[in-house]
Amino acid sequence: MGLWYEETFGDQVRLGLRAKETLFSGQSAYQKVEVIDTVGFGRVLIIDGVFMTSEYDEFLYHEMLAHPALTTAPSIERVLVIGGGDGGTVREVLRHPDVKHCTMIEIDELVVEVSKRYLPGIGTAWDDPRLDLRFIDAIEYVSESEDDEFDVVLLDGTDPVGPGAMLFDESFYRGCKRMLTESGVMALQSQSPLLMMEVFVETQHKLRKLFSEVHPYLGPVPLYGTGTWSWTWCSDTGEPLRPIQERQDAIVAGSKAYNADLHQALFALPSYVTRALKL
Ligand code: SPD
Repeated sequence: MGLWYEETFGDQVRLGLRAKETLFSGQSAYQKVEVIDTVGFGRVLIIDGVFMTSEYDEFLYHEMLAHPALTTAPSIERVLVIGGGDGGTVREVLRHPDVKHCTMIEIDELVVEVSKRYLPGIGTAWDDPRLDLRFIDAIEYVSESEDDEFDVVLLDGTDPVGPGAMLFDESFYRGCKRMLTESGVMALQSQSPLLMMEVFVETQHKLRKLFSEVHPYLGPVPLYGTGTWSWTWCSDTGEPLRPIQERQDAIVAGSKAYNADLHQALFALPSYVTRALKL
């Protein structure tokens, strides 16, 4: 039978991966960090028992978090990534030639160290000179930051438990908005509209209080075992369905999933979601 590693969602559902071996297991000041090698998903990063990313399907998550915002924001010179210690999100950000500077804020140095060592195919942009990686609590960073500092803010947090829970607070979103330029765009992972409908809907309501344009979009991330995952595009100006073609052209050939048609399709919502959001 071999060894199975299982993630349990809310004591209701379990997703199991057949593991070949544990490559790393350690405890930081914040959380338990593990990397296992699996038969079906390749190497998988796990934090506090929750599957974070896998070699097999990470592109489905990271490309969707980064490119809808980065192809639609009027300017993308200065980008902030909060979380994302595996490096997949900053890798996608830095594929855009128009990005001049990318600040990445990660609370847990161990996640980055372990990802560099065991997941080198995911974090391929650590040495990019445009990257400014800082190990600091996002709440502290946001509260001390200047206004209007970034063109794009991307939130690559965990589930709303443990140290990542505060990244779902309205006050935190307000702080992120303050750091955005007037025409800036924020995008965030916003959980599953199926298994985590309550958090998904609450998140949309919090964002709608702050931004005039709030557009959830959906796609599959098999590792999260919930069928459909969501991200949300937010801004006070513009809208997500008008990508800048030169920006798309610059990244589509090197993307595994993202392309111009998919960009449009991502924002088509099924009725159970529009009804839940009263759209
Ligand atoms: N259910 C797990 C959700 C995790 C979302 N963030 C993943 C980080 C990948 N960079």
